[in-house]
Amino acid sequence: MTRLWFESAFLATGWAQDVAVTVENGIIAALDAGSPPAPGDERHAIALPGLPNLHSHAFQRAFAGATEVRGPTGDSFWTWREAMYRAVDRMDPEDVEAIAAQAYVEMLEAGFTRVGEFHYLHHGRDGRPYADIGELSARIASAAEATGIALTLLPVFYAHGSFGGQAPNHGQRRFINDVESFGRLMQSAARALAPLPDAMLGLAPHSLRAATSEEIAAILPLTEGPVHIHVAEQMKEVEDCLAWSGRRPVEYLLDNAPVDARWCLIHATHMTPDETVRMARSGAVAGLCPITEANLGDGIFPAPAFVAAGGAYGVGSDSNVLIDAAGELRQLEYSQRLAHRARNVLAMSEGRSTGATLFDSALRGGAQALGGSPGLAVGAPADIVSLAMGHPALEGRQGDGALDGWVFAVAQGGIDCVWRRGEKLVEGGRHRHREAVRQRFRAALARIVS
Ligand code: NGQ
Ligand code: ZN
Repeated sequence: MTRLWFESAFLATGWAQDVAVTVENGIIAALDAGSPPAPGDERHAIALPGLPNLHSHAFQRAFAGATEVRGPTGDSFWTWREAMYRAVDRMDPEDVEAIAAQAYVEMLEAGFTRVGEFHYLHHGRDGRPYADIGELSARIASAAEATGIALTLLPVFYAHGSFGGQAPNHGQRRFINDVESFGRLMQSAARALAPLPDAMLGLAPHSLRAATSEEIAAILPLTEGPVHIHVAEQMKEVEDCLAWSGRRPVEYLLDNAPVDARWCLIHATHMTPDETVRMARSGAVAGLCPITEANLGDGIFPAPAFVAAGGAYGVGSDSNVLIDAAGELRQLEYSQRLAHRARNVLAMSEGRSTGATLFDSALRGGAQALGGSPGLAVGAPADIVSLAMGHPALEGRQGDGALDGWVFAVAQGGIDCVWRRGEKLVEGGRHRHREAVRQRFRAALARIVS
């Protein structure tokens, strides 16, 4: 049993003062508000629940910041994707594990305690499955286990190069399965997750480009876990979908798949007002990845209309070009401010704090999308983040004001400690395995580049 004590804590029921947290076997066994610290309690100032990172492609951390040089033709999402495929070509299982561990350390240090790994890199460099078809899923699981982050693994079904079941291209050969081989992959992934506490298994048709609606229907029964899909991220995708089907991607998906609260639609950037309301009413979570969406030039999600229609959202670090939980929330709000030339857009109503609204929404939407627990409550894993109150932008801040300070006014060093299942993984902003993980990451990069 461990006891932690906080001057204040953002509990599932709201802010509470003088909170003692009793942890037994990783689970919050008791939450006592208004109780003075007992001798031996470890004391901290402000406790937040860890945020879920609902969308990651961990391997992409390897080339973060390395695709920012202008090429010969107009640079775009699609030229970035070519560069990404070239990087993928060079990775072996050991590299994938080392890169994922690096990304997960950075996520924990940023305040993310669960990751939804949208995992589509399955096969060897020649495109042939490994002896265990789930080899790379197991590597992701190992990286999560070594770093301590909670994992929702979303093995990705990817069969085609574009709409209408087109053949995949050479750069996609490591991603490809049919329904039968994907079934074996899911079984292997389930075995890999078995030793991980709090792990969840879902699945993810990559996009309407990569999976037909018949294939989506065929794979859905393979799990009861969450279902994620990329949709309507780029205008070219919208145009291609219209040319092929006469419908826009979100419209097509809502018409052809049983989209409900089990689903998470990643990006959903380009929607008409009608699609926006329909998606909100479906109960699916919008998986927004504001930093990556800005980096890739995707566009701006129609957040005010979606939220006004009752839509739920969470955030993900996606390409992992920058791993920053507060930064995702800030970018989400700032994109809206720039688009609407307004302030405090996602606070939605008078008197509400923008930082607290973003945080609470991402917490609940992320938990729904990843099958985790929404916040600090008895019976939930003790996944806790403490703010570094020595930071000048947090000076004297309390409650929602501390969240506004953390989201908008802290560039670095806003997080002090992070506990997963009551175990302190991050202290003074540093993960306890930071150096060892970095060494392995460095060696992997050297192999990939050479
Ligand atoms: C991915 N990533 O699967 O990694 C995608 C790009 C695609 C982002 N959209 C590839 N950020 O959508 O075809
Ligand atoms: Zn993605």
